[in-house]
Amino acid sequence: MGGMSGFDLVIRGGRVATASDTFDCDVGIRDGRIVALGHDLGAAGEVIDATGRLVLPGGIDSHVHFAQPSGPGVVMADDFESGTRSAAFGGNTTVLPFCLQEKGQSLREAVRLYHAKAEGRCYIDVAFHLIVADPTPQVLGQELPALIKDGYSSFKVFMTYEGLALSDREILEVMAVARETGAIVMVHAENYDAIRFLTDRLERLGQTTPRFHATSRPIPVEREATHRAISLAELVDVPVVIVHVSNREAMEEIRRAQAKGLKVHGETCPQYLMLTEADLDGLGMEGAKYVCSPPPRDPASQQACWEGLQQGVFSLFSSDHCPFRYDDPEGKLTPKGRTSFRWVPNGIPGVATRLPILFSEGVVKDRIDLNRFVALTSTNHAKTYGLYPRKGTIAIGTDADIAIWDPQRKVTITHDLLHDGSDYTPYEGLEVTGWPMLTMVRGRVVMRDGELVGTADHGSFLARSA
Ligand code: DUC
Ligand code: ZN
Ligand code: ZN
Repeated sequence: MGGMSGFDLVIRGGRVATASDTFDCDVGIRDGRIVALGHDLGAAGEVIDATGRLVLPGGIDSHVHFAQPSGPGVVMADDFESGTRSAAFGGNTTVLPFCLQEKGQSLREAVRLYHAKAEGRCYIDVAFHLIVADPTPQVLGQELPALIKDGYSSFKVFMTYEGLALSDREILEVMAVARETGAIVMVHAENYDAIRFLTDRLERLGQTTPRFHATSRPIPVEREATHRAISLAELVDVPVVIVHVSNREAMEEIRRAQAKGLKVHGETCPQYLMLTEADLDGLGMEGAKYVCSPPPRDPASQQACWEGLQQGVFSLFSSDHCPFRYDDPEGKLTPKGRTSFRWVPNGIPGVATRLPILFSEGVVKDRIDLNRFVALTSTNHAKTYGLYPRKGTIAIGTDADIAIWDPQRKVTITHDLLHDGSDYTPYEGLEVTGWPMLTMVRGRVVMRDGELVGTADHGSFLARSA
């Protein structure tokens, strides 16, 4: 195409922003990589006019769930094809879904299975975190160390959920392996016994509508587990990410640990900025559409999450996209034919709405600047999980993973814009300013002007360094 001196593609006339700088320049791309930043770059196979647009590193969403078994009779609404497609519509170029080990299963076998699910079905690039649900001596001594060497350098442990919750001893064992091998541990921090106690009591009182989901896992449940997770990590001196933080008290635990010099990262998500427990209160089961864990809280908690993003306590803003259909026997409306909140699958869709929500509510409303937006949605994810500098910035030599935004475009969010496998969005009717118009992965356009133009064989698996 471009020949020795030319480019395959030039993005012309846009305003480029990274986590640290904003500047007007053209971007020259060859063989899927950025090879020039400058003006009057010369001959190109194709020119994309980005006048009046922002040229940003593609979003990296380091917390999504695709095609994950979620209990008998429940089916996740997105597989790798629909999940990565929706991600591309939302301005993302890399996602990090989870590979879930089931009890009794080897971790190796789980990894093989998820690769089979993803193979040839990804529009954008993918790397996996490992969920360790069964830390047997074989898993701890053999499989984890080998998998870390193969590029799976992060794993998630759960402090709650039947079939997933690990004891403190087991969490320490997993953390010790991470410490030895240079991996990072993500923790779902909620106190399992407290949730079971509160849930049983609510059911005895007949308090089973979706709004009691929030009552069953109140702030102390999350704060205590956050404190405990940080303490366990401190004992073995391992870096941890406290994922999906929903409130001030948990945020302050993280802030305190960071001030002490501990390697603790914080993540929050759009639902903790935009939703409250009042959303769980709809007619009939309508509130099930907003059931996720930790639950959305109150306006003061939303404010705390903003402060966490502004002050750097939270370095990661992820979707926790965990989609179930609403009006579907395999979804949220009548889980297992029952209606208690106990059976509603936990999780909401959000991979396509994460970036427009933070752009509009954060950048346009002047809560954060554009560079922090890029850091929170792309650069920090790449740095935390071993993908930087190949991913997460716009610089010479990096993959040409780029999202071109119209910063002024006003959009009313409706489910049909998102192209996921769910049948609703928690943000139906939300008005945002700023929208991703084009998504490019390694120099190839995947989404343009609301049309899918990529193919599901383009996304590739990313092995990561520890
Ligand atoms: N935790 C997650 O990380 N995602 C969805 C549900 C949950 O509890
Ligand atoms: Zn979780
Ligand atoms: Zn999650």
